[in-house]
Amino acid sequence: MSDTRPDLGIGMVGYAFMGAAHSQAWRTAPAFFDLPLLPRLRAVCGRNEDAAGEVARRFGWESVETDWHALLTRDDVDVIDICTPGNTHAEIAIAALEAGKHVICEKPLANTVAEAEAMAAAAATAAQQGVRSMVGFTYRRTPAVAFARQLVASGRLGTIRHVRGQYLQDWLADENAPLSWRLDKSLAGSGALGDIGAHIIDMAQFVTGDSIASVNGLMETFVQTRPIGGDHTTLGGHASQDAERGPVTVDDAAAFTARFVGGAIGVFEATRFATGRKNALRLEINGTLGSLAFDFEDMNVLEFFDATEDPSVAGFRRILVTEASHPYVAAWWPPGHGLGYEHGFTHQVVDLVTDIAKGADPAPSFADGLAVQRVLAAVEASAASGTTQTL
Ligand code: SOE
Repeated sequence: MSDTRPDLGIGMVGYAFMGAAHSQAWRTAPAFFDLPLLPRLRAVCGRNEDAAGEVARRFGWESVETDWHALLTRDDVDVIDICTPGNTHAEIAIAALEAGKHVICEKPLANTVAEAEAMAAAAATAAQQGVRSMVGFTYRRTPAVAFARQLVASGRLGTIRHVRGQYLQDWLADENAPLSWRLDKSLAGSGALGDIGAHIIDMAQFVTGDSIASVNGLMETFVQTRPIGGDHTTLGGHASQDAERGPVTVDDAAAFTARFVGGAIGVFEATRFATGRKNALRLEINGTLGSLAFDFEDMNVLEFFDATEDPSVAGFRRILVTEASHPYVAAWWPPGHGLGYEHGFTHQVVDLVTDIAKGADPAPSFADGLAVQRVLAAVEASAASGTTQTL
């Protein structure tokens, strides 16, 4: 039976870890959600034609391009999906928007505030012509996180006093884990701070509905040189300690305190040296009427404390966020069956396609990405100067 929905041609730039996560999302979303437009995987773009060709074969991309500029002149491509290191985001996104292509761009939006400002300006101009853009903070589309935002917005926590955000990984705890693009400032912009700290900043602002007003930060690079020659696209690994070593030019870990516009105080850390923690993206919020706590390593659960309950029976309860009434869940499985890391990417596709079809500006927007970029830059400036930085 032929599909009568209008096509939405996708051109994806980059094809490694994020390329795989995005490819599965473009393929899966129309199967589980009634999308108003039908994503068509028109082209995957990468400088290595053979590698891109293998991704095209595995995920069903219709063609391969080796120069992203070619995607901008293809009439069968409506959306540019940017899955490349941060140093390329601004050039590709601005050119795509100016060519009238919708853009989804991986996080962080850019490597500098200046780049992010230029991207946000281009997105605002393009939006006036009906061209849409989104930045890929997918964790806000984990059902438990989206539900947490609903609880805060409904007033169930009362006035927010504390925001505690952590993103703990350990793939660099081995000093002989090799260099990769994520450890090169010219490509990644920063290390743990921008790569994973960006997620906790966006999540904290998304769930609270508040914004960070000032920060005091510190950053550290524990291991200054690493073996050259690891797989450029995977996380971690182990190389011979006798291998030639090259410089690490980004932070291994960052920690900062924050004041929110609404009066809450925040404590944040992002590290790739939390031995034993693999992808522990955690958020705890304490309010006058209750608290919530989330840990991505237990991603189908949201812990909730209701301070209005009888103290004799009060306590943190583990809410299994798998009911049809919870965000996104109705499209998937019966209660208790759970979702995974990849579902955030699928939900991202659902919301982007839906917004494109109805002519709405998607969230998180490039302006939201710029707001995160400003916090990242403020933390770096505070760490360098030892002073409080106001946004
Ligand atoms: C590496 O830290 C990484 O792949 C991040 O780049 C992603 O944004 C995060 O979702 C998982 O970890």
